Amino acid sequence: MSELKDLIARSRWSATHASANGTAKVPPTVADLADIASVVRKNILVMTTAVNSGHPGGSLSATDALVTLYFKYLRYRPSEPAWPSRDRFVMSKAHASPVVYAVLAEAGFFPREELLTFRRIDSRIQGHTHIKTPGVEFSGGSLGQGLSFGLGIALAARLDGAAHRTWVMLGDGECDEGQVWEAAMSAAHYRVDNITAIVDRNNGQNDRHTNEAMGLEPFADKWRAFGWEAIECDGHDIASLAAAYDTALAVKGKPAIVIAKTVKGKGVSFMENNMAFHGKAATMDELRQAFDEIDAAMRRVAV
Ligand SMILES: Cc1ncc(C[n+]2csc(CCOP(=O)(O)OP(=O)(O)O)c2C)c(N)n1
Repeated sequence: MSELKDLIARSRWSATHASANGTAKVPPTVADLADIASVVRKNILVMTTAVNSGHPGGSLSATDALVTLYFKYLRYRPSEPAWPSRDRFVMSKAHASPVVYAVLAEAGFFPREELLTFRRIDSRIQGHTHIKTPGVEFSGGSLGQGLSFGLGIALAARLDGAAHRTWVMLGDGECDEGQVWEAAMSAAHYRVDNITAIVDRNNGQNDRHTNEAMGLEPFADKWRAFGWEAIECDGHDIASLAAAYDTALAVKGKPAIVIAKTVKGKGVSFMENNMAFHGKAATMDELRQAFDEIDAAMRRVAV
């Protein structure tokens, strides 16, 4: 455990922007966000290895989309998690909790060291996201519910005349759930444009590829047929993600969805597209190798 504590303590980003809540006077650059994403990836690995469980694969695939969202778009106050005007983020694929906790820790909601309590009895950061964790809006685990939940928040905001926006992240495998499409229909019917969905299109679900379990294509066209604006992007290219979010934010009179094309296990060679790491942690040796790879990738970005 002492090596893991040391790894958590040493993983620091050096982003030049002063504030982590999207209100910074100097907006974060792509390099800043890549830097933060590399720390988040490392901490996903450390926290899952520390407890030898959890879901690294679908956390690593969602990292760039979430870091871009939290450090460039969302408005929040880490010292006041229930600030009424905060934007809401709902992690519908709540098993990918490691990425949520790693991002919330970097955003300042709780100390990074707390990541080492992941999945322990009485910890505030359990295997599936829960509202007792500062910054978490939605208790999940049963797939398919988050878009409906987010739609409720968005409709309530409209009734209240409140300006906050709701973002919901879904898994692509999760979109096999009928409730997702009930929410999709309702959001379009009520012309809800203060919600943005993001699908982590990593082509994996549990132990297999999505096209083996349930064909989803033509996926974007299905959302369009349900009345949504669907925008596809490279979910590991921060500029592509930001452009997609900007396009989604400009859509009026209907809901928008960003389909982020990603790789399960992104950033770690032996985890990439390897369904074995859907719900399995790296060993200590694998963790050391993964750190080397993430550091090497960052050095390449910096050159
Ligand atoms: C209703 C429900 N059915 C089954 C599961 C078990 N389960 C956990 S993760 C998972 C795969 C989800 O795939 P996806 O949404 O694509 O997530 P990702 O691959 O990004 O981790 C399944 C079937 C669940 N959590 N909830």
